[in-house]
Amino acid sequence: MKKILKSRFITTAHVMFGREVEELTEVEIYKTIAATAKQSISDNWIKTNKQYGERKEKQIYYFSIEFLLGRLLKSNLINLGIEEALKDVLKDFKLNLSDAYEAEPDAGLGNGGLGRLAACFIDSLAAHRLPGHGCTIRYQYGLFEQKIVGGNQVEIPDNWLRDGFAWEYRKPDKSVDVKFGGNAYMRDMGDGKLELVHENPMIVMAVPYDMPIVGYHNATVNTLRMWNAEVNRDFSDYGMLTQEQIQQRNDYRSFVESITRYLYPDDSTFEGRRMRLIQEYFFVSAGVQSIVRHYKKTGMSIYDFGKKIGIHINDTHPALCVAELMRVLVDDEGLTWEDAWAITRDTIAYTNHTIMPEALETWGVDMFRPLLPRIYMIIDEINRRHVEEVRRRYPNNEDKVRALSIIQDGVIHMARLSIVGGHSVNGVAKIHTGILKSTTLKDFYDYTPRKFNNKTNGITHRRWLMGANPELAALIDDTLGSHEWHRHPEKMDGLHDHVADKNFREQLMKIKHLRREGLARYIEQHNGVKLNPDSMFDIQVKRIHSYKRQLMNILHIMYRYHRALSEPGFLTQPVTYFFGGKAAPGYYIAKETIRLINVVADCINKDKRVNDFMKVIFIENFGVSIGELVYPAADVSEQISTASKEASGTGNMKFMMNGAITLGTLDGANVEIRDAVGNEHCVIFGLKAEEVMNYYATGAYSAWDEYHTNEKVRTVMNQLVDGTYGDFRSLYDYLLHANDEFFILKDFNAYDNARIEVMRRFKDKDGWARTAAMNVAHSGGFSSDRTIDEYAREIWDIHPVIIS
Ligand code: HBZ
Repeated sequence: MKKILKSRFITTAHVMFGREVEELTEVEIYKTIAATAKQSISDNWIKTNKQYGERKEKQIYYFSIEFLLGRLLKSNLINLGIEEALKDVLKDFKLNLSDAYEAEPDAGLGNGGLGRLAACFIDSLAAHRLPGHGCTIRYQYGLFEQKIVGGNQVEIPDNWLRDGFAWEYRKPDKSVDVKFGGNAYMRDMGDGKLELVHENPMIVMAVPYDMPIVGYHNATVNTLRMWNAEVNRDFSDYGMLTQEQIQQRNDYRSFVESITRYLYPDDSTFEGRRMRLIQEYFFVSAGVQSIVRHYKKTGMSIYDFGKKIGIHINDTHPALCVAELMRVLVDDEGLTWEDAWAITRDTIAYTNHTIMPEALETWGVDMFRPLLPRIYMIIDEINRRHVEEVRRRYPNNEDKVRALSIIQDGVIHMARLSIVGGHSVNGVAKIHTGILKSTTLKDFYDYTPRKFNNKTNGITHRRWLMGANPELAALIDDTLGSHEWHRHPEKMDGLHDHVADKNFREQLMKIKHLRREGLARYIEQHNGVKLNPDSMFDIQVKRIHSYKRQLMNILHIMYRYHRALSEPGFLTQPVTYFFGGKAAPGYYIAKETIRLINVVADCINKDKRVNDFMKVIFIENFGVSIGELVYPAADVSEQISTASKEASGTGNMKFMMNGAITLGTLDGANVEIRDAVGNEHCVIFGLKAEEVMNYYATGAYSAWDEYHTNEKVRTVMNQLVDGTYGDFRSLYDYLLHANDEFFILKDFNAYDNARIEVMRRFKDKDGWARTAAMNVAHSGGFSSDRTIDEYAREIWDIHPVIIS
């Protein structure tokens, strides 16, 4: 193996860069390794595509407007099983594989949980030899890079393609046309038949870039297809044009080139931006057309399409798949509406990721219709027939009609379109699915209860444990005496019997220490703050959002600091508090929260009186790669969202898998983490989802009263405006005058108690080691391998295909 890789490596350097290995720059070394790895991928990729076609197995396509992949070299080498051999090759040249890893830019084509989930899913699909692919947009700029300047977030464009992207293959021959605008109507052909006419549309060429998705130690290589918007084929001919025509062409070019330029950096509020709708239709139309085209090449009947193809829509951003598939089947393939509708519903399934009303997608007909005239006609017809059926089911009940209509008061509801146009709707954690059924989507649940199901999220343990924490993975290998858990993470349950083993616990604690030292080194380099690796690492990393309550966390740190200054001996347990995460650029409260964290951190970190016991760190530019450093180093995982608001969370799983204890509310997957580890091995606090929803329903909560009756709360609230940390009236007003919509003040004392409890437990070194061990041992169920198996069985009906 080593010999082959070494000779490939040398030749690749010659071919790609015309250089000896010794002369390569860092980026060139990375690219040479990637190209060497690709030689181990391509055969299997070709085979996989060929055999999927030949065997006519059902395949699924996971449509997601985001895939937050992070770096790929390491995970590809792990999956190929050549990491060790390549390390050896590089050693011969006095090169270091981990330096090469660092030279790779993150593929940051996503905001947070939703995009990362898609990335974990395609890893698990390939690992389990399942025929499943991804479909997305090839953004020229990913999520912005975050810099902290004077305590404030500054956004730097993420030009991730600058040096080229090693893993993509441009496939111009597979391009498809996507139509926008123009005039669409049905023309009577004279024989009573109607035909669609779509006049003067603007045509955008969608060019696919394919990426191989490598299965873990198997021959499966699936595909992630990323669509790029380009000007139409016969466009560049400028001869014989008038000034006006040239101007038109220039306008057209700049329009087209802007379609796939930026990822929208907002993950929590819906803004009806026209360009976003264009992006959505662009990748949906390109994806659906190319799937149908490919399907027809296999020679199977179009009437079997729904039996052989599944399209999964990750949240509602790709919901236009419903209408686009109808369009292709009816207009292009000539099927009847009824046949097309049956196929479409068989094909499509939808995952909901939020109950937050401000995040639900709706498009005004006024904007939608001129942009996508034919698609509008189709949605209108889907709705007309749907409403007819609703009226039959609920005669004389116009309230029901309103609640269930896809188009209502000039607005198109994308979640409703997704539910009506598919055969499955799932939430992403038990509690979340329960809330969908009982409140958010109750009318739809009552209408079609059998469509609803739960699929609790998961994360790929190959990246988040084996890749990020190789020492822990090695300990698990040794302890279980087997590698089986790499592909069957449920086997990690076997660790349960070793929690009682002192040696196992000691090893685990050594690894935790090692990882804390690693993170401390990184922070010293980046923040210039020296940390104590024996202190308790208490970490909250995720997008900054009011409902995630980073503000409650920092207010509580302010409270402890305040107490420490007035009560000598108050602090007894050294703790390092970490925050990390990006705020949407226009999200004022989130940005003020970042500023507060940084101001408080500065103040505390400089204060010799408390420094042996507390430090506060804001980790700049948190993302997939920094996460790989952070999760393994954590002792305490902060999962403190207002109950009912976090659909699932997936960071909670990454922490758990690496032996951190969950300090959290009964929200999202925290509930299932608690069920898995038991109450003794997590710390739960705060309002329950039902209580929160009751407060909303009755309006019985008053932040003002809480402020006046709760001294702890009053103390820190006043510090926001009395100059202790400068002026944070923004946050003060937000909490007090906007009535603290996420119950930060209400949960404050419970949070205080929970944090005291977690420190108490940390002091009991052996008890803590047991807790850490229990968390690792019971994390197998939170692997996306388990999640994907459930999707495969219960939604998609797809089966492993052994590539030979
Ligand atoms: O999806 C997250 C949920 O908040 C989280 O609880 C869950 O674990 C995760 C995976 O299911 N949702 C998102 O990350 N949402 C987005 O990133 C988003 C992006 C663009 C939007 C809306 C939401 O327009």
